[in-house]
Amino acid sequence: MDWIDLRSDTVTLPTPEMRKAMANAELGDDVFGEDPTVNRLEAQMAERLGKMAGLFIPSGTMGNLTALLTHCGRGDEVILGALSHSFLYEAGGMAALGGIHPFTVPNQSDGTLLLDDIESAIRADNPHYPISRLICLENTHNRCGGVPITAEYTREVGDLARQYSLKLHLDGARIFNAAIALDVSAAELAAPADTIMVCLSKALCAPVGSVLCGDEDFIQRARRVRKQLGGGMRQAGVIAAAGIVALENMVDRLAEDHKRARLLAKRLREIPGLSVEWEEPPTNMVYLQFNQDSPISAPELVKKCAEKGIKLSAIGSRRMRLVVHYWIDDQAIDTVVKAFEQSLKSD
Ligand code: TLP
Repeated sequence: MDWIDLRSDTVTLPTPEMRKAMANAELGDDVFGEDPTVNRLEAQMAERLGKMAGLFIPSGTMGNLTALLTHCGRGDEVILGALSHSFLYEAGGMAALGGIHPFTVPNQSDGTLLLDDIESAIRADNPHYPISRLICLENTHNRCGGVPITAEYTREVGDLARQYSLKLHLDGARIFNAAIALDVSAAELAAPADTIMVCLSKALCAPVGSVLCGDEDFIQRARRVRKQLGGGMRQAGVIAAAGIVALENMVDRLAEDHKRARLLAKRLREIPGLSVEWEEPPTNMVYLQFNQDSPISAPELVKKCAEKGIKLSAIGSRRMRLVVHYWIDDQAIDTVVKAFEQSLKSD
């Protein structure tokens, strides 16, 4: 590769094997339910996540939105983390398109929500209040360092949800990263949730696509919502074929990304002016802080590295997220560390 891009694992290009599978995919009209490749991907993903059915959706954002619109009616409330992707980065779709009211509770540094906070957010039956309908968790938690959320914790939240007759949705955009990091199956992590959305287009390298999984009745209703959102695709097997390769061949290798993220963090920690946020990055994300004594700011480093062919993105002036993925090898890590060392020299 002649580029190094650590802005996200969404930048991953499809692998040669994916391109081949796409070219040879058996196709049909998926709005009629007749695309065999889409049907295969949906069934395989549902089975892998221990759910009854799956629905192929163009993006993670649309996957979460479809789930929320299927679970909640207008004026219903969803309880979710103040740092969750659905709250921060999905353009307020739940409110704009579904009239869904978000009740945010603080994320702890490990991505979890305190059970007490969730319980206090659940509304009593009183006409002054919206109706609490849904709890959302995110695994791995993007803004909290890419941390995996354990099955035990998810079970506790699931029990709480059931106690109050609420549903639990999991934004599992990177659920396979969590499963690999925790050495459990993705199905175990998903078991306490009624529904889960997982992305194929992030570290798994597929060009497009997410799958929403749940029980048959939910998926049937979600199919109508996806249509309302304009997400009913026709010969979508062209892209689902890459998703099947992603699911079958790209999951186990995520361990390599996690190992390289730890290596990157270890080497960056040695550079004066920088602090790495986690002792050991738990999955494929490295979050950095630029200390007060750092000779340059995060956006300045982005500019300097761009001149060397390295793409980075800053979060404000003193924070940065680096995401390791399939197209980042040991050589790339070395090049990035050297570029950082040069750019952060204080003379
Ligand atoms: N996250 C992207 C950006 O939107 C921030 C990234 O670079 O990490 N859930 C989670 C936890 C995500 O991290 C993302 C994408 C999504 C949902 C949305 O997926 P897409 O981009 O397919 O709509």
